[in-house]
Amino acid sequence: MNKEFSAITGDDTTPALSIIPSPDDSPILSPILTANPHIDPLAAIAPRTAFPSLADDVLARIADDMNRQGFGVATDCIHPDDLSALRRFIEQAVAAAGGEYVAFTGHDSIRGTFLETLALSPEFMQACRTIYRHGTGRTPPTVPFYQVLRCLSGKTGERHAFFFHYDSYVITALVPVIMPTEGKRGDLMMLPNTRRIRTTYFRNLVDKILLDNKVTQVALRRLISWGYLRPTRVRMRPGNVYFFWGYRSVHANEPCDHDKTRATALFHYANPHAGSRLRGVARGTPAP
Ligand SMILES: O=C(O)CCC(=O)C(=O)O
Ligand SMILES: [Fe+2]
Repeated sequence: MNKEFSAITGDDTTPALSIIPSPDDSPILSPILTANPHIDPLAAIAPRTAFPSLADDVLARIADDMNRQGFGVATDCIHPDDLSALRRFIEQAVAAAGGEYVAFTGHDSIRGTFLETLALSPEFMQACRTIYRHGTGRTPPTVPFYQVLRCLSGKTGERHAFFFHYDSYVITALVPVIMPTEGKRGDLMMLPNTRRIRTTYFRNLVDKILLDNKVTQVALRRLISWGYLRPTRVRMRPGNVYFFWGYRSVHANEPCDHDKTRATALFHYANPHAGSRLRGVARGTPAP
């Protein structure tokens, strides 16, 4: 067990990519790497991970920001090459949809893309678990992400904007992939931390019914456009990852211009009502 790793992450599992140098198996280093004292030669030759291993104090700061201002940012965590590959996948999908809205739900739909790699990244999962622990004081559950890739484009993109909702999962990690930089950019808007984690699914359902209806949706839009409600507006930059308490925060995205594409990948973590019998009945899949 790598002691340094467990000290940083508070975890007791072995990191997926550990390099154990041994005298017989020492990697061959180029003269540039061995001569430059600023480059850790082992780190320089290690395969690139999908997400960096963030220190506990960095993750605690992100959780603090989520409590205080509604969102926390892990800056420059997604490599430009991974973003480029994903952009190509999205551009093809949007073109195949005639330039209109397209969404991919669940991990099967994005298999083989960087989004699958990120969802399976121990470093990324560890970041969400640590944020969860800092934010809730509870033990993070061992569950996979619920993934969605949303690509807003064309006229139909508009229908998927300004829909205020609570997510079903405690943490929402949002990876912006394509964000317009001018005109209507499709910023994320949120009223942060407007509810607690409900103890019952029924109470959660009541919140959702009160929010997911035409009267409330129109009222929220009007109150915002008249300036009575001032939501936190998050202008997102590809490369960064944005974390917020999706379950606890009313949020929606603004529309973007019809001739642009706006693509975001969402990683939802930890459904507090996963074992609820009522939830199972409501969804037609009774809990075991
Ligand atoms: O795409 C976005 O900015 C947010 C989407 C969202 O909140 C969701 O899919 O739950
Ligand atoms: Fe959401």
